[in-house]
Amino acid sequence: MPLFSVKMRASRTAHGVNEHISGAERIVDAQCVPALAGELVTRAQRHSKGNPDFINIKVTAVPESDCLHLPALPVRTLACANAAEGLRLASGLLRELGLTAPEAVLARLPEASGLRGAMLLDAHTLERLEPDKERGVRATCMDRAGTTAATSGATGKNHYQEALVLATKVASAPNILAEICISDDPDYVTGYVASRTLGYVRILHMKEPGSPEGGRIFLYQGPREELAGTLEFIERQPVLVEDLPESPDSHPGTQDASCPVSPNVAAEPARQADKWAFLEDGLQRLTSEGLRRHIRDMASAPGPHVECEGRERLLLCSNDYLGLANDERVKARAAQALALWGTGTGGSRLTTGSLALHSELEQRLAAFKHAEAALLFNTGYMANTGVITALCGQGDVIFSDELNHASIIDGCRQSRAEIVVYRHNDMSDLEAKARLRAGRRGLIVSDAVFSMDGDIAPLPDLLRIADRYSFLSMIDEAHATGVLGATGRGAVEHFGLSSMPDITIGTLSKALGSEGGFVCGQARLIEYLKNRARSFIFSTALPAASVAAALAALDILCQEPWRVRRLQEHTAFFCHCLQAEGLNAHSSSAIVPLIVGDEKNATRVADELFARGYLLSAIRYPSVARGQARLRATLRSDHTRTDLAEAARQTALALRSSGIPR
Ligand code: WAQ
Ligand code: MG
Repeated sequence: MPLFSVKMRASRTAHGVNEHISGAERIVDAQCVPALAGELVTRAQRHSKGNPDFINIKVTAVPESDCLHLPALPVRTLACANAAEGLRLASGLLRELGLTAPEAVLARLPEASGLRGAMLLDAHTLERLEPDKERGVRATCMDRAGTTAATSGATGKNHYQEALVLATKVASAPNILAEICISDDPDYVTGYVASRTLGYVRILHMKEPGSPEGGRIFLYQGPREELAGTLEFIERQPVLVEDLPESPDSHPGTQDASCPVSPNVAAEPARQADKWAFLEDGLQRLTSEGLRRHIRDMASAPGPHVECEGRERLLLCSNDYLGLANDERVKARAAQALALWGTGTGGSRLTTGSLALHSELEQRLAAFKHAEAALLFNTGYMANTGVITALCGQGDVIFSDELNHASIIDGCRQSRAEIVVYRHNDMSDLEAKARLRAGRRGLIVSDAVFSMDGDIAPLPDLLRIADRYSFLSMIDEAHATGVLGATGRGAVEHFGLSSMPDITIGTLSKALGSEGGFVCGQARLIEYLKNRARSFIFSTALPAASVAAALAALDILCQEPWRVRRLQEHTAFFCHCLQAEGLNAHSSSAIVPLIVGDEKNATRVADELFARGYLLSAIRYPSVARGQARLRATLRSDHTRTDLAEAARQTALALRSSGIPR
């Protein structure tokens, strides 16, 4: 099977200067080339350094017989508290290789930082040996063995794997004594020292977070006449690295304390390989991709304005759509139930945890949704996983919208049914896929309101397709209940339908201001779920206070439909204000997304707005696709128009001041 090297290089010309953005290379079987080329283009387009205006993909045959197969260097990891300590560890390792002044080598790293390749230094005189000193020496023509497009991870950089491949190749080059490397990614602070004898030694802190200063130094120890051979090997010899540990921690044996450690290092017993290093590593990767999440503690109850981190802010990211979570009547009913029934239920519904309140709420919910019966779950997430896994199994097929909520996706995965993902809200795609599987037992499942986009599933068509092919239909009304339709009954009311989906999921934790999830449908469905839905069977029943709160909220929702109307008017008004600011804002629900694209930019704008007193979420992967990060505003019926108009103005300002095109 012929192999091909696929190289990607992306750059951008800004202010007349060509700026390198990203580069990557893989060596794969011929059949993987097209998919891989696509993945590499995607990677170039999603790079955190910005959008390239030039992407070069170069595909070259690599005769298998030319390839050198090398086993990956053994990996171990040294923990350290900070960059200064990390550099000391690196010095110790270099000293072990016979260098008398390792600090002088490390001192050259800043000089290597501007290069696209590595600095090549004579290990003893520290003279620079690269033929092109502006570019440095680039190691190319290497990959791990057996890369296929599916495993290439080409859309996101795996620092560790790419570095280990490079280090393995360079360590085998003739006359190369060692290599030192620090990433130039501001948030990736793990670096390494590698050599044939040391192996690949990761050092968890080689620089301070936030610093874009990285650099690579190859140390040459040999006669000058042989330099050309070294460069030829580094730049042109095809190398495939075998047995690459998937993650630095997946082969514990290679990084345990029995690895030879330099005397300097051994003198510090606390610096042994850390079995938890993968945590730091994983978090670091998230940070560098702009995907790190943090919890923000609120200092007050949910409301249009909340107290958070020392000041009052306008809350634009709550799902308490109708302002019922802190309603006096709802709280009074919860308090009453608490006093009467206690705090916990002490058992699952099927043992001793079922209270009259649970059945009462189930009947009320069923009536509200015009269904025969309902069943409570502890969360909406558990309702989705519980229902899907109870109804579908191996051999069945589930058609699932590509933008469905994670709880639906997880339910599909757990069910072991065949999962057929159809394009978002694309009913012709759904129908085409359904037609191919006609006659199978199956389920079509969709969010009613999509949580990250705020748009609505085309329910009439979805029901028609389900009917035509005799598949079950299921919609999740988490963001639709209390939001869609004149009286907040959801998508069926919104579309004015006479027929219903077979299965309707809802939540008590959003418009109903409490917590828990539920499912509505035929009585025999509910009876079946009581016996088969594992998340229902194996959970302690919801506490009385939560159930009573939901009952009270449901009463209010029915008695005060103006709340639903006001929420709908607010959404239209807020979108209108944003549009007047030139922003592309639309919503059919109470969720207003503003697409930013880049993850870090989205976080930056959300932080900027936070500083201005507005609480909006920056929604990022995995909640949405990579490169589709967005601000998401969710509205409440108790917002005021004045607040919303000002929020729209501030949002537009923050987007503009962050230089984000609209
Ligand atoms: N050949 C030579 N030098 C290179 C190459 C190459 N193919 N690619 C990058 N460099 C140089 C360049 O000067 C960069 O500034 C510097 O190396 C750092 O490159 O196990 O990501 O791609 O977790 O930022 C270490 C992983 C990651 C440690 C290193 O380097 C671990 C990294 P970066
Ligand atoms: Mg880099």
